[in-house]
Amino acid sequence: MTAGTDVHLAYNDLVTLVQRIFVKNGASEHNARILSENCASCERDGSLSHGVFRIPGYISSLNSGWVDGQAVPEVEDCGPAFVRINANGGFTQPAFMAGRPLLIEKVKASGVAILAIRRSHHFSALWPDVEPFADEGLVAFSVVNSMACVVPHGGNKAVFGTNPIAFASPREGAAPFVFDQASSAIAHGDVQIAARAGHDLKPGMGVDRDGEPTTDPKAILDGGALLPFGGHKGNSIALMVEILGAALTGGYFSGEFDWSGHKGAQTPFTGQFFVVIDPERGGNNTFAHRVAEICDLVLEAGQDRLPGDRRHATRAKAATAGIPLSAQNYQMLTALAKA
Ligand code: NDP
Ligand code: PYC
Repeated sequence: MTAGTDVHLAYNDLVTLVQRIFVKNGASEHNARILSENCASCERDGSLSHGVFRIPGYISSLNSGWVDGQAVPEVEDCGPAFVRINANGGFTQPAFMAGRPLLIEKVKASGVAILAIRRSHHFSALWPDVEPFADEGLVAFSVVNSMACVVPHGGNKAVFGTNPIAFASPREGAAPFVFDQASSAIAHGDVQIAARAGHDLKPGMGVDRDGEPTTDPKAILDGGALLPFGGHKGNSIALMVEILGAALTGGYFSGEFDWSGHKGAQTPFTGQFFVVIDPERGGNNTFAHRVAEICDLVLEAGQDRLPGDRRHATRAKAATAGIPLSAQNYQMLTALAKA
């Protein structure tokens, strides 16, 4: 390979490469497989702030002893429509996969069910968690809180995480309708990417260490903080995520866990909440059709695209051309897989 040349990998090859890295850094084969599928899916769909970019952070968290790559989650059946999971200090995705079959069983039986995961590390995008439910005809909503780096509206101390929310719904004749967005004005990962690339941010996204507005991503990362999106409205969503992701699940708030004894720790140790609904419980058999109708109305009214469209277009390209990786990222992965 010539230096600087992009590489294109098949999805399965990227999964295998990333799985090897997780295993080399202490994850069980099973957990590594789930995490590598998640990472490769993000890279394939162009969710670049949560794909291969995150591998050094995963590794440094594993090696610091902050997260347990071998963790075995405990799934508890808490009633006709409630599943709880203790991730036991491991990554969220293996815990989620352990509880998913029971959750689906309850949704089928009750029409709706909740999944509450605690003592878990989520370091990725949320759409991979919710989109597969919509592919199966279900509606899903999920939130996860992260690490305190967002100042409440009008406040002066970071309390919230970047706290994303994601929603997925079946849509007749098309890919599911899915949105997945941070409740901060920008995800922390995108601030890091902007800092590396030397790009300024748009105004209104963050403050520096003195609480003064700044567009410099380095000033935000160096003792500054982010702001919620949309002023007091995004603020309430960030607060809701703390309530559902932590208070309800039994996980830590974004500002509550102490990782200071684990040099290199990067993964937030919090909780994740899901509610999953069978939309056909009413027996109308028109739900997915109605979703397609409202999406079409929005597009006809002039919105240039729906959330998820960019990801699905990127995924389609990767299906024929492979997943593009910069030479630098490919070399990083191969070196880590050999190390
Ligand atoms: P973006 O602002 O890039 O996108 C948010 C949503 O809006 C996406 O569904 C996106 O769809 C859609 N969208 C973007 N532009 C348009 C447009 N012009 N028209 C219609 N829809 C649009 O995401 P964020 O920066 O807020 O978050 C990035 C990622 O970071 C998310 O995946 C999130 O889960 C993750 N994250 C994870 C955290 C964690 O603790 N694990 C914490 C915070 C964020 P599309 O994808 O198709 O562009
Ligand atoms: O991009 O804000 C973010 C983030 C936090 C934790 C994982 N991703």
